[in-house]
Amino acid sequence: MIVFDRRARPRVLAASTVFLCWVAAAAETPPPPAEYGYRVVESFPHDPEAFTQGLLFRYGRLFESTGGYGTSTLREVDLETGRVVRERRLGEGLFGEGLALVGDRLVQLTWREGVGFVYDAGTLRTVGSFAYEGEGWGLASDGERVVMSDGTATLRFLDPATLEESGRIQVAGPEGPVAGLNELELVGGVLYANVWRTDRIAMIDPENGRLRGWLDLAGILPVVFRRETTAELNGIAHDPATGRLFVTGKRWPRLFEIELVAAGAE
Ligand SMILES: [Ca+2]
Repeated sequence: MIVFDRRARPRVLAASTVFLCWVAAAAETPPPPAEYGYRVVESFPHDPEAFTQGLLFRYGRLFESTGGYGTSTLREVDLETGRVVRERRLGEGLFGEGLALVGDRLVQLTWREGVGFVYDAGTLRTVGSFAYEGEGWGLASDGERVVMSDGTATLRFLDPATLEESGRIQVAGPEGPVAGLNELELVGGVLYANVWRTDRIAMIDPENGRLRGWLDLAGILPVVFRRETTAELNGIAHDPATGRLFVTGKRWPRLFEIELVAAGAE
């Protein structure tokens, strides 16, 4: 038989109240974003004409989406040599953008054309297309989620089956919204996003848009490799099978495999 002891009740309530206050305080003041630098593990050749807008690595294969009117492509690239293995050229009026693997399909965005393309990942044959509002920038998927950026601080989620929009979140850190979100990659549940015209990658909690960290890749492309046409860092690919992380940039002659180094640990 359970005897209810009235005297015990206030203590339980007090303890739960303290716990709830603690949870609320923790929610209001998230930890500051962690800061990371990098170590180059290996450097590979990269097509210096490739205006990289999307990069992904799965099942031992490297795929890239390149932009520019008249120069946009979807391509499979040999990692070791940088050689194009197979390629689909987009029409003159299309500017290629973000790229993601969803099941056995590659999905590619265009910049201002409001149309995305779906390809058979084995052959790069076009198997479909879809429409969306506004601009297309970055795209990433872990198979269950498809995340899209449009150059603002807003991320959209697309239904993996229909590629229709299913929700939006805002990305923000202690200093406010993080705008200019570009090429994307899901890395073990954290969304990495190139920030337009910077050497920094924002590390984002895709559940709530909270900025969890910064990866600073300043200086990764040596000055000797820079040309007049070389533009900014843009392109992140993570191989979930091995944990390898690759980065490159627009018209960069090199692609780098890197490891993260916690700031202050160098
Ligand atoms: Ca990517």
